[in-house]
Amino acid sequence: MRFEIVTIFPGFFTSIFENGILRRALAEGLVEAAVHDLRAFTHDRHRTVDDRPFGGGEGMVLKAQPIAEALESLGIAQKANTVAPAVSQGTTSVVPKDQLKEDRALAPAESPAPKESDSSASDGIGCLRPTVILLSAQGRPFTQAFARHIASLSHVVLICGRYEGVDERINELYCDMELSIGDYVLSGGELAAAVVIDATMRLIPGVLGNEASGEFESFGSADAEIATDVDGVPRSQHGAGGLLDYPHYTRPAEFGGLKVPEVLLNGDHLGIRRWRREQQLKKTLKNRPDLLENAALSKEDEKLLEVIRQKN
Ligand code: 6GU
Repeated sequence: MRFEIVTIFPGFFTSIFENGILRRALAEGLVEAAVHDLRAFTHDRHRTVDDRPFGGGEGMVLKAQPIAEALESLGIAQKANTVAPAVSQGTTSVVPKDQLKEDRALAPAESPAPKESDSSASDGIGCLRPTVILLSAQGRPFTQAFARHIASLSHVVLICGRYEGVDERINELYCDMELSIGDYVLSGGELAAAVVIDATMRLIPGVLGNEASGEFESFGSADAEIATDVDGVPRSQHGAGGLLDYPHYTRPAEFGGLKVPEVLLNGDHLGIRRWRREQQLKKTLKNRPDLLENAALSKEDEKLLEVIRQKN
């Protein structure tokens, strides 16, 4: 899969591409990523990417034109179903129409080749259009399920918002969705893009090791359906989907006066399995009780939960 990142801080992504799992995934060609500096698509001496908001108010808004040009340079035309900007309702057109107008039939020669399995829309000339995502606090919530969806796409464009926002016409003309990584305000979409890339690319087969991404599909499944490793011990679930993950321990067996729970030391796989499930329920009840409403719980889980509740 390939990510295109449109940002005013291209340097931000250097560290995430040069470290850890993503570095290896890029080196092995499992993931491709390209960063596009928005300022390269400005034409004034000051390389202006932002301007004051119409209607007044705090802060600055990212201008439509540099983003539109950055996208067009990637061969991304306006969405096929985009309606012509409304200018006839007694309001004054605030942007010269030619600034945003696009000829959909003219994709540049260097436009990315269509990929076979992309679910994104066709651009109307037989090429598959990448999925264009605007990162903004106004977006729909990014979840593990959504990471799985993105991991199934072959070509994704992430537009990092900045300042107080992005001219809404970019959203209307080019974006397939707005995505937010949580209920808090960041000063820009770069951190959010890094989060989306990290969570997504680790689901791509081969990136973490040998496992197929399908194994991750068991998040939120009933206990019996949870993928197990060779010993029948449930795989770590990393807090995704149904329940939070269970606690982990490694050597030494005693640290800070605390011993590793006995059950983990004796090789009783059924015992370990039960203990981990109980811990998952415990931690979820404590830190994310909201998740229990939608988690797939077995009768045994319900019983365990009842016992945990009574103990507290
Ligand atoms: Cl994607 N952008 C910004 N600016 N703030 C956010 C966010 C994104 N997600 C949560 N907060």
